[in-house]
Amino acid sequence: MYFQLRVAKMVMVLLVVTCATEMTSANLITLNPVADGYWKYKSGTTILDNNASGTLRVGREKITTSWYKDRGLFQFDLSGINLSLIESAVLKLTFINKYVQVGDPDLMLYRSDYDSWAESGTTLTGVPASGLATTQLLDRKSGSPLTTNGQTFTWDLLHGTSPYTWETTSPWVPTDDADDQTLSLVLKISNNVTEEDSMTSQRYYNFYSKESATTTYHPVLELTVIPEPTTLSLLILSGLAWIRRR
Ligand SMILES: [Ca+2]
Ligand SMILES: [Ca+2]
Repeated sequence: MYFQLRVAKMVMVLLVVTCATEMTSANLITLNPVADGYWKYKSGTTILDNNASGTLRVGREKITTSWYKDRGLFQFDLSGINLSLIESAVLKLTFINKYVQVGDPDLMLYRSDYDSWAESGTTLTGVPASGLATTQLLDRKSGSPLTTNGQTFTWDLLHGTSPYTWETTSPWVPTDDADDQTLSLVLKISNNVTEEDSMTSQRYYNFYSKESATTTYHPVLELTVIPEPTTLSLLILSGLAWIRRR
């Protein structure tokens, strides 16, 4: 009897180790945005919606005599994904080209509480003009490595250079992404609206949007998620507890 129990315990340990490996082996989930675009914001009063053909522009630009702030927007549908099990989250964009008169500004990725904007034909509607809280900054990267059309550029939502992450920008409360199952991201070149407004040299980057004819260039959110324990794993774990009691 003692020998049988020892063998049973060894088998259980082996199965538990196997299942633990299964449970910690993360699954890769690749999401394309359900909406994307960029908007131009001028002088605090005028917004020109823009969802131009296959292009997202981020930066500061001058059109005739007016200066605009260009901000990229992305929305991802998270339905069916258990956000508490996410191990990594990375936004990937494909670079087209840039126009930079002075330096290569940083490209800052923010999470937006506001999800009610929509892409409709060639316009974006409902996009708020206000700034974003510093605590919503997820990652900040220099744009200087961007030189070649087709180059991939990434931002890390969980382990970026910002002291804040997607996990800590807000606890998982009913109004956040775990509840609304929607993630809105904003890409811009400054975390200070006054600074943006004061820029009098052009500096902007162009990335491919989901309207690009080349699907491999579309924006992507890559998530790795730890699989939830299987029924078999739970049964084995409860079986091990039963043996331990004996
Ligand atoms: Ca679009
Ligand atoms: Ca949301």
